[in-house]
Amino acid sequence: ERLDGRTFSRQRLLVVANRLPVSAIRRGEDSWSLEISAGGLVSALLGVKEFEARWIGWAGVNVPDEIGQKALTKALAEKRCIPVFLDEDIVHQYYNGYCNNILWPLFHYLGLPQEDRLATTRSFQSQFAAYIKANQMFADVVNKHYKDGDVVWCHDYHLMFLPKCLKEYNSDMKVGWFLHTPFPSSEIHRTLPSRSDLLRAVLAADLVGFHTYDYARHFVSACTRILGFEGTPEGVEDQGRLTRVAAFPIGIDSERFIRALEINPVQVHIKELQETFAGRKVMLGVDRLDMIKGIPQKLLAFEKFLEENSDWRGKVVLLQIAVPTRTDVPEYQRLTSQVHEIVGRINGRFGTLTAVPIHHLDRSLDFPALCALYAVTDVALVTSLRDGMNLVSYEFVACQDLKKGVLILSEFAGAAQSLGAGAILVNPWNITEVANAIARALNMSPEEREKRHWHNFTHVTTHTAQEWAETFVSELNDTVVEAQLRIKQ
Ligand code: ADQ
Repeated sequence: ERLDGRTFSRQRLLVVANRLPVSAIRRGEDSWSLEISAGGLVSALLGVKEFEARWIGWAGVNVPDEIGQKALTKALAEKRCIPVFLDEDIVHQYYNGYCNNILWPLFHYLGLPQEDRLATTRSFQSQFAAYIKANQMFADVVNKHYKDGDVVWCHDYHLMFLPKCLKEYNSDMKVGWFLHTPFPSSEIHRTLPSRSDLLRAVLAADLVGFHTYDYARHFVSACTRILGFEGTPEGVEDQGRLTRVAAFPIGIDSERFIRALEINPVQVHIKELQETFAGRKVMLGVDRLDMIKGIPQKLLAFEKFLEENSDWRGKVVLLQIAVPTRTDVPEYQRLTSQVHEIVGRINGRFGTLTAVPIHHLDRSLDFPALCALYAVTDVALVTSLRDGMNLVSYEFVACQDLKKGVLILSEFAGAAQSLGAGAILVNPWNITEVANAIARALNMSPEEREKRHWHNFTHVTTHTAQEWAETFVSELNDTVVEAQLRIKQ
């Protein structure tokens, strides 16, 4: 309520993403327990007070029966979440197939899967059909809950068709689309059989956002070269209609990490870790176990560092935390074995009966444990082969105000654009370069560490997730107003 007594209603924001920010576990025929997963997007939007956010997405579980669906819908409503129900076949073809097997590797420069290209064009086509169908199912749910004046914010490569589907329902809907991965060079995007359809569908949005200026530029080039549309400083234009394209680098809720360091469970963890690794420098990697994160390359660089710096053996430990994802996909299973094999070899070569140089964990950590790890680390190693942004690098910096550790960061992570001045930037494919960077980081003077840390800490604490969300949504509102003015003229 405002001071003058009139009610002030906040603008409603419908956030549409493939996954809802909750894990749902079925307890009985009509009962569910829900747990909110505090990812970056959730904390970003919790901090935005001007909007009343609602989430639309898949709950990550197959619920074939109506009783279960009704009960889950009701339970989710309390968390301001609205489910899209996808059956097993759609999930297999749309999510595992088109999203994770085709778009994800392609957008990270890993190319299209060979077997799809050669033998199973049919499977490619049916996966694409399922992708469009799934996007239409999301659109149906959005349309059902949409009210005049709402803003619809679509997220990521799973939902590239959504802007088009939504505008077909209602051309007045304010629609924004944001990509969390890189958008690759137009030469890579060109190899995709459905390249034009995807671009056109995204261009139906009013505002299209990327983490970096480079990704935005690649997208505009793809639209000019593949579709023959015009690229302008504002975005992409076709027959007088402009789709605004811009960079909106994401951030984290830095306060949440800084505050966490003060709480008791984190302090206890910190003490334990300091005791365990007393006398040794701690290096840290935290990644989802995914090809794009460059984990084998990182391990090989660490091995080379140990080979060449015998005086450091026994005095440094690498803690690599890798959360398994997409465990049913053979390529990911191969990656897991490869990582285990390399870790085993290095520990065999450089370990002693009482200590090993690498501690590798195949699982997720809870928030207090993660914060404590960030806080005790001397050198963080982020060696993604490609990464939209990489929030681990931001989280590490936020937790380092006491220690002022060094960040070694891949130049192929979006974060290199924002944390490049404070980090040591490396080409993760160049094992020798990364090994040398490790030596440089471990030997760095406290003055240089302090200077570099200050640079990054200032960035991380001033470019937050809240600011990112506010900027995107207000830009979307402005873009629509400007477009209406242009039409009136
Ligand atoms: P991700 O590829 O998941 O995100 P990232 O940005 O690093 O990569 O975020 C990972 C998140 O998961 C971090 O918040 C991290 O704390 C958490 N995490 C990772 N390993 C963990 C572990 N073992 N235990 C607990 N938590 C763990 C995608 C894109 C990125 C982009 C983000 C946001 O691939 O490039 O930065 O979206 O847009």
